This record gives sequence, structure tokens and C-alpha cells, in this order.
Amino acid sequence: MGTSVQSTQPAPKASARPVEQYDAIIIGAGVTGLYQLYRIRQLGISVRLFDDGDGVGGTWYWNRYPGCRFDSESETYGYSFSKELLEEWDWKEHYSGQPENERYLNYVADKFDLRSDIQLNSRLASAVYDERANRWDLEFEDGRRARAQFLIGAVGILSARFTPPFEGTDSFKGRSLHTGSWPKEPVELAGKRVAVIGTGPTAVQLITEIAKEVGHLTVFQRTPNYCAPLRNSLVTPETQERFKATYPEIHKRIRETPAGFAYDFDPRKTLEVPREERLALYEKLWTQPGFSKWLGNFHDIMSNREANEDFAEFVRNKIRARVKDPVVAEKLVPKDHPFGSKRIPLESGYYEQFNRDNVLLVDVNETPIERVTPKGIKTTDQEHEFDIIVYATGFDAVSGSLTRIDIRGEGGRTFKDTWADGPRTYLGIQTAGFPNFFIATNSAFCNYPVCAETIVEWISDCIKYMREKGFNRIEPTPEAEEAWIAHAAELASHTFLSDTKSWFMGSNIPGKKRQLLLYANSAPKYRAEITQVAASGYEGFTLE
Ligand code: N01
Repeated sequence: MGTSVQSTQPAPKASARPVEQYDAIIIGAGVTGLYQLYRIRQLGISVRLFDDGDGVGGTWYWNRYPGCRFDSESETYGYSFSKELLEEWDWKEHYSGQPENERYLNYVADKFDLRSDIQLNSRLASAVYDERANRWDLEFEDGRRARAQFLIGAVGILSARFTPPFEGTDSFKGRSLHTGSWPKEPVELAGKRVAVIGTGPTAVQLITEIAKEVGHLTVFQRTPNYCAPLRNSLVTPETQERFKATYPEIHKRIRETPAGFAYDFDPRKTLEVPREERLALYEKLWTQPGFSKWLGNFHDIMSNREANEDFAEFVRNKIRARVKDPVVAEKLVPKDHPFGSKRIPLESGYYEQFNRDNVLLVDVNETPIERVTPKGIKTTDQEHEFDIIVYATGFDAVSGSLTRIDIRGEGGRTFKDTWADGPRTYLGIQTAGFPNFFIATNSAFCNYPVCAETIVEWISDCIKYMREKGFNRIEPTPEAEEAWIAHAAELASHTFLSDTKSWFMGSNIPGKKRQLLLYANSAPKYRAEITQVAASGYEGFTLE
């Protein structure tokens, strides 16, 4: 994730500060933005990257809550573009934790001397396109002003934090925290009465880590998830050497798999495999680390309801076996959505936390939250008192990080209005009416950062092409954009993600239009599509 954009404030009035001039401006110093800066600099043009954090790292800067770590294999997560970097960096754990991930991105920033072109502590207030000059005028909340021909939004898909609009939120006298902006200074949890609202992948990591430390923990759950064991371990020196010797193969493989992970689905149809053999595969997958239980499973669990239900019931029974109190266990068992229709949280002892005396599970479907009070949280049956309330309530995903910025394109049209009915793009990269504004997000379901590299390279190649051919301005034709939206909707209609409430569908945000926010094609197919467009001389775009 790049910069965190919480503000819907109007742009500050033009200040007397001088306007900094660049060829390109990048917003966001996360995995994507850092590499984008590296690539744009190679074009020999002037570029500046702005981020509102006081450090680089994006997601890995902001999400420093206890327990935060990769759910993808560390060796698949690092950048692939630099052989030297791959040689130099040692991953300590198979699923690396936030502190190490943040160190990695700082190491990258230092190694490639990126900091000299990065401006931290700069929250973008507005970006307005000047049609006559073909330039983007940016104002930051501190009054700083900058202007550039190209604007690249590397703000991530999960960076606009969401806090539910409970009544009384501000009245709470204790400490309120959101996992997506966890403080840098250690948070004193020992002996405290803590509430965690939410049971998504973030909450699952957090709860597991803090339950043993806090005095009492109350977990407010709306929808239970299918959590599967992560099975993390240390990387041995021998394995480290193997990673380094085989990076080309590792990267080739993750570029060929549908979602950028090092797993292949089993090509057999679930229900055509005899029951005993099926269960044996499930058990085997269960003992393996990472997403193997999902992405190494029978391929049709993601398309055939009956097949999905077969594995879902296997997972439910795994949960029941780990939670001592059968009533609590049943509350933790998901029954309302198919396995894999939401991101599967990977855990390291999550369910066992509910066997502890100091942990209480509150199902908000039975006793809804009525309001936040000065002392804590009032549900329909009682007031729970807390010292700390943690909102592990996710993000206004994909669109929120852009629509919360005051971005104005041709004729003063606002990005917020243009995307009011959901993301409107061609290839996920540009929106008609916003020339030279690139959205550096890999919009397919695809693991970062190897998939982010694709989009970064596409954008820098496009700018290079424009400069070589003497073009100054690029934007998609409305027709190409319309056709892309229809194509994406058609692909989305073949998934069963739409039946589930999740950030994938925007349905975690009150009032947000329900639609698949990501592009439901495999990462290799998406890569082929955008590569083909570039090879054709940017078909579907107007270049001037
Ligand atoms: O957010 P979420 P997240 N009342 O939206 C609940 C990535 N990630 O931060 O499910 C009560 O999944 C909400 O309930 P429900 C990963 O891509 C990666 O956990 O909507 N509860 C849910 O339980 C992931 O998918 C890692 O019914 C409310 C929770 O808040 C994405 O980030 C680790 C509520 C939000 O869950 C987002 O995960 C962590 C309300 N009014 C995250 N509103 C890795 O391991 C919301 N909730 C790399």
C-alpha cells in the first residue's frame, strides 16, 4: 500500500509557496511506489515521490500491529528485478513478520538511493489537471505545491482505513486504535481490558498475538472465517542458499500461476475423486504451510458449490476439534459463505485463544453493538468496559484510496464522482478524462510485489514510449474503457465471490456499490492483455 489517504477535506487555498516542477510525481512509498520511482528514474526524467508516512514501506509501514506478517512465502514476496538484491537479502522466516518486511523496504530504499527523491510526511490534498498546460497541479496538506506532466497513484488497494460509524465512537475515554495505523511506539497491552472489533485476516493475526498478554480480550465477531494453519518456521541457511540458487525458477513459476503464488490447483474434479482419497488430500494439504489448502486444492472448489462445500465441511470440523466449548466453537464456524470467497486468514493458534479464560467471543449478530460509550461498547445485552478498543475493521478497498483524494480531471470532473458506481478504468491503469494519470495497481487477483512489478514496468515503458515518439498526453478512449468494464463484469459473473460480503465486493462499506472490485482474470492472462495493448502501440488509448 502506498500513502494512507483518510482526508476528504477540500483542498487548502493556494499558498505563496513556490511550485516544485517535475516530469513525474508518484504518490505512495509502498512496494509499488518504491519500484516505480526506481524505474522512472531510469528514464532520466525528473521525478518525486510523496508519502504521508514518516517512513517508507506503505502497508508494511502502517500495519505494524502485533502479529502482522506475510501470508505468502517470503521468497516469493521480494522484488525480482535486482539479482544483487536477491543475493544480498536473507529472509529469516518462511512467512516474514512486519518488522522485517519494513526493514526490507528500507534496505531497498537505501540500496537504490531512492530517498533523495522521496518526500515523506506529505499528505496529498488535491491533484488538479491543467488542460491548457497538460500538467497536474498538486497541493499537500502542509501547503506544499508541485506540478508534473505525469501523475502516478501508487496508493495501494488496502490503504484507506475503515472505521464503522458506530454512534459515540469519539466519546470513548480509553484508547482507540485502528490496526491500519498502529502507533510506532509500543502500545502497553499488559493487564489491559481490550476489545477487538473484526475477525478478518488482520484481527486473526492480532488476536493470536495479544491474547496471552492482555488482561482480558473481548472479540466482536460479525462473520466467522475459514482460518487455516500458516505453519511458519525459520529459514535454515541451507534453504536460504536454495532460494538464492533458484530465484529465476521461483519467479518464473509465480509468474505462471493464476494468482502469483507458488501453488498449482489439482486438476481433478473434487467429487470424481473417491471420498477416502479426497480426505487424504485434504489432510495432507492441512499439514502443509501457507495457502496450499486453498490454491493447491482441487481446482473446482472455486467454481463448483458442492465441491466447495465438501472442503468447507472438512475445515469446519478442524475448527470444532480445536475449540473446547462447543457453543463457542459453533460461533466460530463459518456457514454463510463458501470457502475461499473471502481471503482465507492464515493463523498460528487463533482458535486456541478462545479456550483461554481471559478471552470472550461476542457474536454481534446475537447481540449487536448499539454504540460506543465513554467506558466501552454497549451491545443489546450489556455494556462491556475497556481500556483499549481496536478497530480491525479493514479498508475501503481498491477505490477508497483514490476517491478520498480530491482529484480533478478534464473539465473539472472529480475522480470521486467518476468512480461513484465503482472503478472505471481501461486495463485497470487509466480512467478516461484523467490524462497522464496512471493507477499503479495490479488489479487482477495477484500476489505482491512480483505482480506489482508488471504494472510498474508497463507504466514506465508507456512513458518511455511517449517520450520517444513525441507524445505528451495519454488517456483511454471512452469506448475502450466501456468495453474493459463490460469484459471485467463478464468475468466476474463466473465467480461466486458476489454472494459473499467482503472487501472484494465493496460490501464491507455501508453504501458502497456491491461489485467485484478486482479483475477476475488470472495474473498471466492479465499480464498478456496489457502487454498486447502496449505492443500494439497502445490500442484503446488516445495519444497526442
Ligand atoms: O479486513 P477485513 P482485514 N461491525 O475487511 C469486521 C489483507 N491482509 O484488515 O466479515 C462488526 O477482511 C468485518 O466483519 P464482516 C488481506 O488481503 C493480509 O482483516 O464484514 N464488525 C471483518 O471481520 C485481507 O483480505 C494479511 O462481517 C465489522 C473485519 O471487520 C485484507 O488485508 C494480513 C464491522 C474486517 O475484515 C483486509 O483484511 C491481514 C461492523 N460494523 C490483512 N465492520 C497478510 O497476512 C467491519 N467489521 C499478508
